[in-house]
Amino acid sequence: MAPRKIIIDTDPGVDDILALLLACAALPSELEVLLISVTYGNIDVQNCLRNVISLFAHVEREIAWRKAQGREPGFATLQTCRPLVAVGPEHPLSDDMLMADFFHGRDGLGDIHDSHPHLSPTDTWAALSAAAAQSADPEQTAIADELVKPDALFTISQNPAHQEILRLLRDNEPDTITIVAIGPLTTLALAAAEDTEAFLRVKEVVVMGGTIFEPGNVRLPPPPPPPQQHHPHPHPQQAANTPEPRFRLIKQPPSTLRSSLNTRNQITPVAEFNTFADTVAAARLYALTSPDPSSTMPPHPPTPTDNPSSAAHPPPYLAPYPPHLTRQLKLLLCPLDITSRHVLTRGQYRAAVTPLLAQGSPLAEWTTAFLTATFAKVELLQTNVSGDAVGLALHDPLCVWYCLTSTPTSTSTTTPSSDSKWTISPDEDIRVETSGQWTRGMCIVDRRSRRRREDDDGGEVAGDTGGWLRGGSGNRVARCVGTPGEGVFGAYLLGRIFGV
Ligand SMILES: [Ca+2]
Repeated sequence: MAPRKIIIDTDPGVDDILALLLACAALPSELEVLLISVTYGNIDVQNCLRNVISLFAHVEREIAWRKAQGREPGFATLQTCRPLVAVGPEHPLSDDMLMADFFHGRDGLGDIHDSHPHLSPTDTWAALSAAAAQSADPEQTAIADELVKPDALFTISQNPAHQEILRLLRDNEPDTITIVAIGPLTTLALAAAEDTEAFLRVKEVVVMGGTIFEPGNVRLPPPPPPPQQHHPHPHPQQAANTPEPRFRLIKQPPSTLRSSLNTRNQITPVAEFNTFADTVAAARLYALTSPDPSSTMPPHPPTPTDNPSSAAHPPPYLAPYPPHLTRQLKLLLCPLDITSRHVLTRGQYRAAVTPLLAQGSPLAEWTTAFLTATFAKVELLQTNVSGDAVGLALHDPLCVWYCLTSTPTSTSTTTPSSDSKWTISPDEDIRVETSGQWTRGMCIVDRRSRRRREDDDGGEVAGDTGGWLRGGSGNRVARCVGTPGEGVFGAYLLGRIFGV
């Protein structure tokens, strides 16, 4: 069977790295990784990019080590197809929305493009390369080497990630490429806005994001280091100088306004991080699953009243989609409800990797360096679990597992055939809150169990301006509700990545 062609849009990230390793460990008959598009997320895009290059450097060393040991080298799909690596956005679309709901019609929106000094992909690669070359850190030296190597396991793309995605979708037959989205959805929203019809050629978008019935996972970032001097009663003037929170949702030039926007909504108990990080991107993408995308699109910023001609309004990436699209987006959501039930325990990891460490596996050494700290952090955050029982949730890898083991279908349906052991709940009207005071990023579903109204049916109508009960409106998201097994994935992941 032909391999499933995939694009991975990622913000690496510990569980992103495990997801990427799982994809790269596939057989050529299973997956062809066309593109790794790198976005900002919990960390900035530069650091995410560095992590991807570092991954390839370690995989390369691992392959050499396995060959020298007389073992199967693994990572077979990389031997037949070199993935592109492209640079994506540095900040969310929602930046504009947050600005908009404060300014509300005042100017300030027209300057958005100038106030986001974007490095071009070429500049970003050059900056990464220069920083790595000047560092004395061996990890950085490896990255510098990797970037100039003609036989590297990846190819650098000089195109912005969203344009590279569109190019691949145009160059391939419709319904042949699956996009695996395991970071904020900004890149995909940019692609969908730039050429909606080309974007809709995608076979399926598999999204790690959202949470429907489970609590959210947006945590307060670690506190900033303590100040040099102790000020028990800070002067109001000093409050403006308080270090900004880690989620830099607004990257306008420093100001009191930026500070207050960034302080707002640092956490909410009801959102999942990827959705929270760019609610507008998520809402715009989900809207493409609707028979009527306008019914669930987020509002766009108001036109500035004092200078209406200062810029295109709304900016192209926040504009409505063209009317009369030829098809609806096939989007499979893997929310926290399903992903958090799949874990890798410290005990499992230790048992599988300790012998490899002793034998000198470069990959085992690398993953242990960051997983040791991650397991310790998980242990700190949880009650009632310790030692080898501590489990790291495999949110992002689960989406790659789906691509590896669900039976690809020849038709354009999102529902895999029944023998694949994946259970999908089709056509759910899941919407994303983009502007709530306490609920930004929450997934909203209608749990009222009221009768939906078909076009000529007289169900509940009055006041249903959101179209929750109307047949032709709302989203049609497929949701993953069952996998081949909650208890088997950790061992499967280790087996595939480490060949054990
Ligand atoms: Ca991620």
